[in-house]
Amino acid sequence: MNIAIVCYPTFGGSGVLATELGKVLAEKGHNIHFITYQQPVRLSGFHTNIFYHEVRVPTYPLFDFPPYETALASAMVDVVNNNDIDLLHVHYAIPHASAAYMAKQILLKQGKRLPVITTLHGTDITLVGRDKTYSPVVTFSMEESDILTAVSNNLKEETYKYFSIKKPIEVIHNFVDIERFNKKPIDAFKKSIAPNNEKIIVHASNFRKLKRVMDTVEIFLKVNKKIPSKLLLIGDGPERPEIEAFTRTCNECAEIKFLGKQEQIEDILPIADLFLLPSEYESFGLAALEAMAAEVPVISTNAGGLPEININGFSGYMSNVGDIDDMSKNAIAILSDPATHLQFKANALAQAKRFGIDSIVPQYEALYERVLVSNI
Ligand code: GMT
Repeated sequence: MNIAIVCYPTFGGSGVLATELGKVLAEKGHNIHFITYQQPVRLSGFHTNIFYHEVRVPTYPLFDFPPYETALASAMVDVVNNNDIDLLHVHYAIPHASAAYMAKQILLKQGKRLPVITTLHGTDITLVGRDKTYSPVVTFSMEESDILTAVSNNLKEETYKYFSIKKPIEVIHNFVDIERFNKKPIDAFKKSIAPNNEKIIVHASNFRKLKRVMDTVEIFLKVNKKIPSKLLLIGDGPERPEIEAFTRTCNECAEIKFLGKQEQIEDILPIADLFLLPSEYESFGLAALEAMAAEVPVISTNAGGLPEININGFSGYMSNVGDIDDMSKNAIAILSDPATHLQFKANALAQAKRFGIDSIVPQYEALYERVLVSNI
């Protein structure tokens, strides 16, 4: 099949998932055309069957706000017409689903039917999309997509809660490439981070308020009092300056390192002993799944779709949002006993395997087959 994929090219989970999906589909022989405003971060290197089309938004003195959505819809039409595209799969509703609707109408006028699949990822529904600034357009474009999917049961429920749509939503959980993440830790790297065999605790996010990164720091400080540890904070975002400023004022924070945005997170995760994700909401929590694939147990909240991936008392533990004491207690319980830690590591990997490529990607392929048949 010739498939066009539209996503955010950034470090966010929706862009990561869309890029990984495109890469797997290309390996399976499909031709994948990414339409984005920048090369997706997970798309480095050369891949056969993968093509990248950059959306350019020319500036013009009249435009206080350059019309990205119009440029995107035009790029979609161009890519579809010139590459014999069979279907368009957009990730994250805003503004991708409405741009897809526009492209679909233009192509229809030209005599071509273009099936559109929209995958909802989380904030496009739970935060941004339900804002009345966007809600009518998001509602309409979800309804107009040929197929609508969500990355967790929780996100499906949230969508029905916040939008009056009748369209069936199919749940296809996110996936992880186990082989890529389940690597042997690089000993020299581990030694340079934890020279005295301290435990290595990792958090990765876009440092938005909703990620409660300060909770991560507080949990770490409690754990570190009992078990000598190091905290690696991966990613960047609006809350980082404040958290970084705090860590400069506290003596116990010397063991905390900010690594910034990292493209090769699969090289870092294998040296970790524990992953912390104390988010206020996650539709899924792809970062936690990638950690599990690297055999790292997860201490998370029980918010949103997290209970669909982290199994309490098996792959890690879950607590209520903000319950720093409980999360610290659980972290210490896992890290203080080597046999318990080993068991949780093995369980984390076993749990991640339920979300392996082979279980999830065929579900998307089946959707594609179905939408093509019903569009003939
Ligand atoms: O978590 C973010 O802020 C980024 C956001 C995105 O759209 O890229 O992530 C969402 O999609 C990911 C992939 O499906 C999910 O793993 C994240 O849980 C989800 N984030 C939220 O729901 C807050």
